[in-house]
Amino acid sequence: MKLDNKLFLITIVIIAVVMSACAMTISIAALVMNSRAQQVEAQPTPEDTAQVEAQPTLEDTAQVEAQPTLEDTAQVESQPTPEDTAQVESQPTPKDTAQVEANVFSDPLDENLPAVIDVVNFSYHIEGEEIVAEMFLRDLPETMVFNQNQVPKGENNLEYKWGLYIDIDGNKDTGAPRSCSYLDTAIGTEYEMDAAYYAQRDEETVEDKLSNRVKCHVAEYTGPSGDCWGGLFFQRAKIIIKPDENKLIFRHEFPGATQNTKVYYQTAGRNEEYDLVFDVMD
Ligand SMILES: [Ca+2]
Ligand SMILES: [Ca+2]
Repeated sequence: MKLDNKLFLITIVIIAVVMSACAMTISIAALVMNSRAQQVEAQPTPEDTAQVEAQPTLEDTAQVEAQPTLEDTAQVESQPTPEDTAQVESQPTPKDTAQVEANVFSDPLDENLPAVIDVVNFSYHIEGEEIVAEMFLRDLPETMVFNQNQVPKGENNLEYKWGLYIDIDGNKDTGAPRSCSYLDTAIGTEYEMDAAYYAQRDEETVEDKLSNRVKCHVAEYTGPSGDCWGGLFFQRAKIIIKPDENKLIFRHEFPGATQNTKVYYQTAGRNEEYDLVFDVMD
């Protein structure tokens, strides 16, 4: 019995040791697996998530914000430019097509005229009751000669004139009934607008800017009384002088102006024989 009891005890101890060893192994394995699982779950989470979510986001954001911006900027700068140019060139064209095409006139060069009064192109359009007219001349230098010695002093001392005659109702039977200017340009017109200079009796010949010398006015034909233009009243007016473009711009509101209004031009100056010479719309 003692031997059996000892064997039995030894066997139980061995079994207990083995079982505890197994339990430890299992728990160690469980710990290892658990730690691995934590590693598997933890490591990818911060790193991969950050990479997947953050880096592409930054990259995409940069791409979305930067590249398209550049492209859009390029588009904004390039595409609208031709579009705007087309608009700038086309919009006024359709807008003014009926007016501008009907109201643009080219005038032949005339070497017998002083270049400053030789009209080469004329156009006008009407905005509300405002008439805007552009007169292009063969040459319009920064300075011109005034009080030319040969210009006769006296009543008829007109030296330069750039004028418009306005048939406000488009009816030649109303307005000035006869030539109220040097030529027939004024017949049927209700207004004139001009910039003119009359040679001064007491002044020497002088070279000066046109803007310093010219006087602008608008006159209305008010009736047949007096000597043709005797029934006029005058208003101050402004004419824009652009020597760099050889251009004069007339801009003024005329009561009653409509799309039926007709505008005619007439310029005057002195030729080499010092005779008064004109350029008029045909
Ligand atoms: Ca001409
Ligand atoms: Ca008229």
